[in-house]
Amino acid sequence: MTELPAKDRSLVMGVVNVTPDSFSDGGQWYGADAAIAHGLELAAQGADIVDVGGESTRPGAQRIDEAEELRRIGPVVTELVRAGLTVSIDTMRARVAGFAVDAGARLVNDVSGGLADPDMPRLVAAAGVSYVVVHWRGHSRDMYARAVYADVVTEVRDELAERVDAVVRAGVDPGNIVLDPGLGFGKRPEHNWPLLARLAELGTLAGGTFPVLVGASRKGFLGKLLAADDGTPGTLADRDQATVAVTALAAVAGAWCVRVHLVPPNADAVKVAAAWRRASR
Ligand code: PMM
Repeated sequence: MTELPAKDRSLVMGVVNVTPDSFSDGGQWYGADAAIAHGLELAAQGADIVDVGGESTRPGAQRIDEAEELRRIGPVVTELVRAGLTVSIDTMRARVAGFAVDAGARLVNDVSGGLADPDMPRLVAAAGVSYVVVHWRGHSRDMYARAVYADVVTEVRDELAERVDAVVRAGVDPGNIVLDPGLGFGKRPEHNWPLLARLAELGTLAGGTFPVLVGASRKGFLGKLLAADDGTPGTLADRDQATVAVTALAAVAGAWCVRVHLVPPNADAVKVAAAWRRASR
């Protein structure tokens, strides 16, 4: 993998959402200064990578235009690169990814796996950066309409394999590809658990073996799991704690990286998992 941190444990990617409406932390880091400070704080807390995104993908979200996305992420990516951080750009748009990699971002995190913008795979190929290919079936506006699976693990693997073929045909180096099951993207709560439980299978496709990134942090399926007797979903704090449990289990299962909002306990959890794996060899 080119120029990304290499550790003897799963990596931790800290989330910097420069959005007014992300479901888990919308509005908190919306201004550029707050977002930059937050990115620096996540790195100081142990994030190996910071993932900067300007467009919310929460269920039901409407898209923003490209100029607004660039306006949100521009100064944040530029400043965090300047500060020496490993920056990932969370975008479905080739022009936004292009701006970010020109500014020094080393990873393009595309939750559409190259489906939303046909120019994205070529852009990533030309830039020679790492590419997170996420399983996705369509935009957030109506993503649950497509959340229909007979065998979710097999279907997600097959659809990821198709995306890998397509992006490699567009010139992306297979050694730069990271796969992600896209928890919550076109998936109902009951679809996410088998994907996590069979994580080790997801990175192994006919075309090769790939690192796997897991983005469970604060997602609704964790809130549902921890719901009170009357059905009230688990709070943000509850979901943060469940995220740490998922991180430990995913890291023991061999996840390359976990994408999280709250870095310190997850940075501890990947260390626990690494010790666990070393002792089990
Ligand atoms: N989830 C969200 C945004 N970006 N990127 C990757 N690679 N994987 C994910 O699961 C993922 C992502 C949505 O969560 P947020 O709104 O809390 O950032």
